[in-house]
Amino acid sequence: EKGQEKWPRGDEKVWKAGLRGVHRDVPAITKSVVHHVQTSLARQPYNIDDFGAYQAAALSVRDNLIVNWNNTQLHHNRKGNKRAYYLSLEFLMGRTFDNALLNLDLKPQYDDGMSLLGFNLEDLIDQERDAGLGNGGLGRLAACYLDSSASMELPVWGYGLRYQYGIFQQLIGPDGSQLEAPDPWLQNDNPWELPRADVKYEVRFYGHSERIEGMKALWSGGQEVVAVAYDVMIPGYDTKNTNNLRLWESKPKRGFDLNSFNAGDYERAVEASNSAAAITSVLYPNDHTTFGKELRLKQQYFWTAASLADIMRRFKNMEKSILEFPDYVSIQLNDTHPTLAIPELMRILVDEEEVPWDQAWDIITRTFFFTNHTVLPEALEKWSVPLMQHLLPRHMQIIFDINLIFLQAVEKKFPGDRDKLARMSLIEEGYPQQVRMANLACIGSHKVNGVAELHSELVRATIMKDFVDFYGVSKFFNVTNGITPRRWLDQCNPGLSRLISETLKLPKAAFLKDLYQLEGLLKHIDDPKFQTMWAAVKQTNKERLAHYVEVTTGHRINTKAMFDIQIKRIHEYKRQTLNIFGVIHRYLALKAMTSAQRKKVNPKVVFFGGKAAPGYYIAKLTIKLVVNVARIVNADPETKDILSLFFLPDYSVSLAEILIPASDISQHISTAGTEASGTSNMKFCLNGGLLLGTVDGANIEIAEEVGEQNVFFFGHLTPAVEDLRYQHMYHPVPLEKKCPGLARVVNEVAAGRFGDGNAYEPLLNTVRKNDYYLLTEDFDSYLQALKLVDEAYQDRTEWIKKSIRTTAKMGKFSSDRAIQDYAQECWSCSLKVLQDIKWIVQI
Ligand code: B1H
Repeated sequence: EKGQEKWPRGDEKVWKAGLRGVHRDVPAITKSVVHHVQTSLARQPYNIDDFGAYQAAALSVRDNLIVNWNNTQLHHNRKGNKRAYYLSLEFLMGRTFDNALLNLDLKPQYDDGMSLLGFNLEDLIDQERDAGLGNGGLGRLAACYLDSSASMELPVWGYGLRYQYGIFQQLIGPDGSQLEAPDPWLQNDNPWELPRADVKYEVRFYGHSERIEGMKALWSGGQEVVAVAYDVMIPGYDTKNTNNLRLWESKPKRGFDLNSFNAGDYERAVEASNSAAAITSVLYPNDHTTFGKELRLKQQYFWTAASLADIMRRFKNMEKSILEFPDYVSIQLNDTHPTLAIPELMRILVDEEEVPWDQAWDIITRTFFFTNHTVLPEALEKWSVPLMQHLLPRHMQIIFDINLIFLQAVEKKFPGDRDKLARMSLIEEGYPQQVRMANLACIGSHKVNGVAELHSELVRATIMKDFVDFYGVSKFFNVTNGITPRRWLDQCNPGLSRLISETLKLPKAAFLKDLYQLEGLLKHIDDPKFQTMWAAVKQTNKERLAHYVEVTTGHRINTKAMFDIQIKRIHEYKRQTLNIFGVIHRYLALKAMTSAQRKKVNPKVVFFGGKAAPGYYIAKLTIKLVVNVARIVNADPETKDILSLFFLPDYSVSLAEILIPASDISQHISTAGTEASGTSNMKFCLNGGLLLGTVDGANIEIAEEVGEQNVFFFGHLTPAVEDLRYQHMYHPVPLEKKCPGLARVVNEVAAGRFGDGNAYEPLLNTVRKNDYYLLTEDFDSYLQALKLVDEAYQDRTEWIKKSIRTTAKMGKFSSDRAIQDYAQECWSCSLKVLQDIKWIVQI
């Protein structure tokens, strides 16, 4: 292309001879692994253990990723393509090695190569620590979206933080309670990241802001820290396209502006300077609640400021007018956590680029897109005005200015509606005043979306209602979440992937890139041979899980039993309590039977997994109850062959990859209207597990796809919830009267059947008192649904057919579809369409 850099210096032929491509053959692979053992690791071939071999193999795979990564970036730079950026405080990546091998289509070669060197590839894969840079669904969604963007060759980058410590490791103490240990995941070098010492930006905190002229201001003083980039390469599947996830690390910057300091600020700056590194030290482990901690707000600003500086630098390299910014840049805000990017871009445009305020605001509202992930009131982010004023004085000013202009427009449209004005204001009145981040994210964005049909509807009808009235409904849309079939089918369930490929007579890539192809399985649903093979794959996966449990807990599991799984963060709205109360109910019923009666009952194994936020008392009590019920139930000779129960500690992406393919049934039983989408529901169904759930989140769309007769639904619907809560508040009925079945269970727990009853009082009171999550309303229909599940499982052929149909109808839930929705609805709405990017690498 014209006008390109005159690289290389020196002799082009010599350069070219040194360039390497991707190593695809076994001899080249073993050579590169040995090379890394010798040089990168500085170790001898005879003293390499599994971990060393994993590191060397990972470095050799990384070399391949780097080649593709470089070519991809060069390509997009040369073409001047528009880019989209996914800003997320969480990327729950899990392991990388296996996924990279799969996406690069190098697994067989590495398998052969490593075995020539005396190692078993699967053992090496097990050496890797999860990258646990997220809490749950929101973080894992971001990871799935990166995989899909790369696989569809879209120039999408992720921006996040490189936490020194990811989500804590969960241990279970002697009394059954959760204990937390730090997760030093970077302890042994991380081969999957590239430190970019040359990519760094200074980020300011505190100081003061002085108006200069008009809307312009000068922000100076305070504390400056440095953000350094680490790049994580994100390979697409079946393409050389390799995208980037850029994670920022904070470093202290020596010295600060003494002139503009008073003595008090000086003290603070010294302290703050020492603590600069603390900014990216740890992921906040609270799912759905923010506690107004200053360090969290610092994380948010540090990350958005570094990311925007980086985006701006890349844009400026294109030498376009600043007014064209939205034609080359789209920014997706993953929840309200990155909302400060809006006032930060305003600050850059107005204070540094000298763009007039109105034009700057126009750029903003064509650049940003906002995804909401929850309507739970306690999760709506608010920051105290005094804190923000102190930490980010210029941004607070900008927010007040945005608010003033915005409220004038509201007043003009709805004259005299003071309540509306108060509700829509970016500032909530009170002591102290609070900044409402969702309102800011909404007015600063071109579009706002929810993550499943019902959720998006609730967003429009509740938290964003006034904004729908103001902007019109077309600003608000839905993108139902999705999951990547590479990790959540092929990688975690290779047996099923192989069977599907053989049955459809298609290469794996055909359905892994177009998940709707799974519908082809329906043609074979009545074929007894296929049914048998389908069931055999499930059985193998159940045995793999049983093996894991035996190795980690010493318990042997009956793999012929029905496997019933609930894995997710522990939260009252997700109602793990409903599940454990159901288990207790079953146990009591079994105890009341004669042994002849018990023999007729289908055996069942119930699995729980999930972490509780360390400060979430009720969630931690729930874990304690599950663990202690398990101890009693599993030790009871009368029942242990027909009912057993496991709480698997330290739930993670890797553990999910073992659990999900092994489920017969999984539970997604949130109070209607509370779970925005859920994504593990999709993962279970993709792997042929059936779904037991409430009419909530993406469960609804799953049922629409597979047919309601193939899911087990129960419980009240969303519109009833508000009324029921009102009744509970103002016309409470005692538990014994409201729901005798549940009362019996609660009384047994209180009486100490599963250890000290008093310890559980606060948990039991959540149902005895106002029962906000409506367990008493749904318990009977839940038991009814469990009964239907038992009955359905008796007819094994019918069950297998349901299972096949469920998998076959999961096409919609590929994250490729979801990313395509975002690309169409958001990122390509200006002229440079992201999608016509098909590219070929030179090497
Ligand atoms: C979801 C969160 C979340 N919604 C605040 N909201 C957080 C909010 O650290 N924080 O402050 C962390 C996480 N996470 C989940 O998002 C929803 O509950 C799921 O239903 C949904 O599937 C998932 C992805 O959209």
